Amino acid sequence: MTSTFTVIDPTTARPIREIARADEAQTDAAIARAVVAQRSWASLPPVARADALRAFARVVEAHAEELAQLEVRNSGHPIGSARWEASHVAQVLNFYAGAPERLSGQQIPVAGGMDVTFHEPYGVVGIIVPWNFPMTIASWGFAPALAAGNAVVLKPAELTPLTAIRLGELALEAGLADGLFTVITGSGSVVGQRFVSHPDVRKVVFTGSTSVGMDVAAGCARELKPVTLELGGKSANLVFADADLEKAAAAAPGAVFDNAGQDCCARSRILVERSAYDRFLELLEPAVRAWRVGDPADEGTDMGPLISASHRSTVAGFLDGTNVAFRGSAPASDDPMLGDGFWFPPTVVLAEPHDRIAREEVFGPVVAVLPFDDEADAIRLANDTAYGLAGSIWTENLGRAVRVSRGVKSGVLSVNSHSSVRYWTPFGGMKASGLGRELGPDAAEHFTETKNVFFAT
Ligand code: TAP
Repeated sequence: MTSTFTVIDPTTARPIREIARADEAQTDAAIARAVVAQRSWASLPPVARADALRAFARVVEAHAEELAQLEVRNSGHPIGSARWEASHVAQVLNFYAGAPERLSGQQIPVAGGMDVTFHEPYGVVGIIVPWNFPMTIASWGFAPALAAGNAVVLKPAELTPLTAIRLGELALEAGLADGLFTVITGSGSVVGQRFVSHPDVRKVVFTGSTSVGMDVAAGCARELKPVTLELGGKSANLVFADADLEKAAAAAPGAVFDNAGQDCCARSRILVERSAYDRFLELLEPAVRAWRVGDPADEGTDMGPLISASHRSTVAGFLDGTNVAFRGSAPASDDPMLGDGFWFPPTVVLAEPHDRIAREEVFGPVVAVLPFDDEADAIRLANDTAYGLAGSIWTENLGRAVRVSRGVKSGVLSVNSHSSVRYWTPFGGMKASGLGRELGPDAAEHFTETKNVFFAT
């Protein structure tokens, strides 16, 4: 009998659907179909692969509202964010549809002949994604991987498989061959691990926690299999006294409470220059209290629920023994419509550098605020973490912006902004936040191996 798991709506805590849980044999069968589909796909003219990806993008765009509504139910994302995510998937597909015709090699001068390099696809790529942004993170892997001539097997998180399953159906509707892009639902320890160990999966892309990422990387190392890792973060939002403090304070809640803080790029530490510390907190409080937490289907909502009851307990545990400065609101447990959802109010904590809340990833709507003394202290504190994914720098001094952005060890930084993700610029982390880069102009090339051929003349 096929084993199943239940998908829950985090807004109501009610079941949505039963999903089949693939075992190792079913995973192997999907990988075998991918091997066959990849051969035909890679032999198509580049323009045909480009056309196929554009067709996939058009079908996704035509179903964007349906995908967005599905994400609201499965992930509790506010509808405005979910609409952005669905359109983003179509844009990522369109962007990498330009890649098949641009994967040029080189002609290198040599004596006695001609030397040429080719970018050849790996074959089958296994992509493992987490529950926080199920559609977008999947597309960062599958769009460039397909563009480079690979087949893809995709494993969504068991908590949030619904939009990935629908994307798999839409790929077939758009005309992609059976087996070229297969969504396999099941647990990480079975399906995900099989991607790592199966000899026909030639590259793995893993997005998730640093601890599981390390296991995946160790498994890939045993197979000599390349792996891209997008892992956790504890990103700093650095606010200097010479910044536009009103703007910095107004933007700070969105930088950490977006997606209820379940965002690898969440600026979950706000580091404020000591001379501006009190004024910044005064400005931050009304901005946090104005953050609207509630029904994600409501157009006016800024933040929905956390993903699960157990995740809510984990987030709450981080507040033990902390100095909470102020909190926003969240639906109460006696609310007849929303009371069973996994709500958690936006929370601001005053912290010291050695506090757990200032060092570990919470992955919830909790931010630690810490003072710093000068520019060197700001860089030291920003780097005083195992992670190095994202960060923001608020200052009106251009020289300082340059110095600090070069000094902070993070893969993606923004100055006077909290923007982290644009599909046309590279994204990824340093230190314990990951290995390799996704998105940007070079991502399709990352799904190829370089072959060098010497022709004697
Ligand atoms: P994980 O528990 O690491 O799970 C991520 C994915 O890996 C899920 O699909 C999971 O499957 C699967 N998995 C679990 N154990 C596995 C194993 N032994 N082998 C192979 N796959 C396995 O992370 P999460 O709790 O879903 O996500 C939160 C974390 O992801 C946070 O740390 C966050 O910072 C990070 N994250 C990083 C980024 C970027 S871009 N850097 C983006 C989003 C999230 P099941 O859960 O279905 O079993």
